[in-house]
Amino acid sequence: MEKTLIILKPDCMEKRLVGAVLDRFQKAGFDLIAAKLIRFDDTLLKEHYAHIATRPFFPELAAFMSSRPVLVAAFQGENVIARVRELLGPTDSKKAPKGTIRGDFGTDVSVNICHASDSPESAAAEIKRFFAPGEVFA
Ligand code: IDP
Ligand code: MG
Repeated sequence: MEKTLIILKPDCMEKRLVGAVLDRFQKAGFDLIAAKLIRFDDTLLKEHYAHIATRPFFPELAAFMSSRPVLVAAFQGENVIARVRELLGPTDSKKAPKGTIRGDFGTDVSVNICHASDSPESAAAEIKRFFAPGEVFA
């Protein structure tokens, strides 16, 4: 069964929207198989955001993502990687339609409530990055 990794970002934590966002994934029929709070440090940031580490906005993103503890979780289900990204909406919250998580709760292109894996390869690498095998109840 397909798995994906999500991160409830600092804006989601600060706005106390953890339950609201997890509820959308659960109502879509996906099973929670791992969850914990972590705080990003420099090593984890550079690894998780390697694909954008040279972009000019990276320092701002790094400061935002490490500003408070975040909830990392894994969900499992049919087509969960694509479906969770559909539920999130596009990266830029201002362009995200109402009814999507980012459209309803996000602020802008950076402060956008939730991360989700974008492919089976990244999902596998991201779940391994944040969870020991014994912490994933698949
Ligand atoms: P995604 O989260 O929709 O997959 P990515 O391109 O993987 O988008 O970018 C990762 C994160 O980096 C975004 O969720 C957002 O927080 C931040 N980000 C992406 N593009 C920009 C930008 O142009 N300015 C500021 N932050 C950005
Ligand atoms: Mg991405």
